[in-house]
Amino acid sequence: MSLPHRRYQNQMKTRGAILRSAPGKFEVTDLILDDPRQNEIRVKMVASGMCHSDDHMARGDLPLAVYPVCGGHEGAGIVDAVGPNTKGFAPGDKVIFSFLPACGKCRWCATGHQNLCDLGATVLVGSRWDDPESFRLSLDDGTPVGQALGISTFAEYTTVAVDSAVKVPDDTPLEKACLLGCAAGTGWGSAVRTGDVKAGDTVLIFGAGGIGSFAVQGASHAGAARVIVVDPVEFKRDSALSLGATHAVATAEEGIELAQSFTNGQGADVAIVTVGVITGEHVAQAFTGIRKQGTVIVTALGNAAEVGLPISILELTLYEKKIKGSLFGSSNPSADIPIMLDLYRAGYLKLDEVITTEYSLDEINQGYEDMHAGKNIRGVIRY
Ligand code: CXF
Ligand code: ZN
Repeated sequence: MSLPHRRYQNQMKTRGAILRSAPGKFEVTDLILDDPRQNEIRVKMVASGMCHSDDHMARGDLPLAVYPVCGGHEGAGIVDAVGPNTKGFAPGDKVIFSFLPACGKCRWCATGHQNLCDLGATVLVGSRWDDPESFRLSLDDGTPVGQALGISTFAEYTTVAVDSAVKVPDDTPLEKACLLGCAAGTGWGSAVRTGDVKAGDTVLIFGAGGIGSFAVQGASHAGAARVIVVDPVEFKRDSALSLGATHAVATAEEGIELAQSFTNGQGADVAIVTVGVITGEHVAQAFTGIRKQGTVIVTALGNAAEVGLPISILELTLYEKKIKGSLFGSSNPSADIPIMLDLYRAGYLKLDEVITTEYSLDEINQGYEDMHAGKNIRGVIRY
């Protein structure tokens, strides 16, 4: 038996976009991928959304435990191999990844909060959660490569735990439905689940990128009377208006004034912050824009070192205002991915319209440049 053959036993070669360190840029390179063990599947990727969070990883805003890391956490593909004694999946099945795994058994999963599953504690390490020293990916020289959120959707093939995959019907258009793995659940859920938007509400949404576009749709599905979007980029404001926003303005001041004008001076019922790079100032603006007992939903990410909110504590107490974090839109991916897919099929949830540009894996850095230039709502890598 020749050495190369022995070396790749129970493994295969693939290609993926890695970060060797942060801050840094994605580099597309050859990778070695483990065959699936028990309770794992190998997936041939069809498409991966290019979420701003991967750019946060590249810029070092979101520090990871291990480098190199293969990026991407919003993807969909077709099962290519199934580990031994692994239930629920067969080769040929279509799957959408959930960027947060759900074990189904911990306190959080058992009480309808899969987004907070205890397995989530390990996703920024990028190794197997049941065997933290063991990585499913490596460089050709054997250096272990972490998997972003345990899935690495910026690779042609990836091996993941079954906890990270949701099986979907055979006729699912994965090149669109990949967005359900992060942007859609995060944005739509920020309005419908975390924000609990009610019919007749006035909702203020800061940021009309990938996540904001779904927050707009969620607020609209929930029956908000006014969905006011704030974004400095005209193209994104126009896009938000076509997705259900009733108003779109360039500055926070204009948005807050509008919300007050519709509510007898009170302010929005719910304000959702989905800007690209969040600071305390954004949360403070949203806080100013809500009514008594109103809620600010903090969905965006910023630099991990950022602390402190410049808000009036007196206003917090006297007006009973609320500030809530939202992770994956407080969704239960096993239930909410199929629900959102149904909404898409019924014509209510727009996915095609949110995808601005498709890229090849090798064009990944171009895709992120376009995102920063305000040219994309969502860029998607097609394999
Ligand atoms: C993020 C949440 C923090 C880890 C990376 C992914 N969510 C959406 O992009
Ligand atoms: Zn994301």
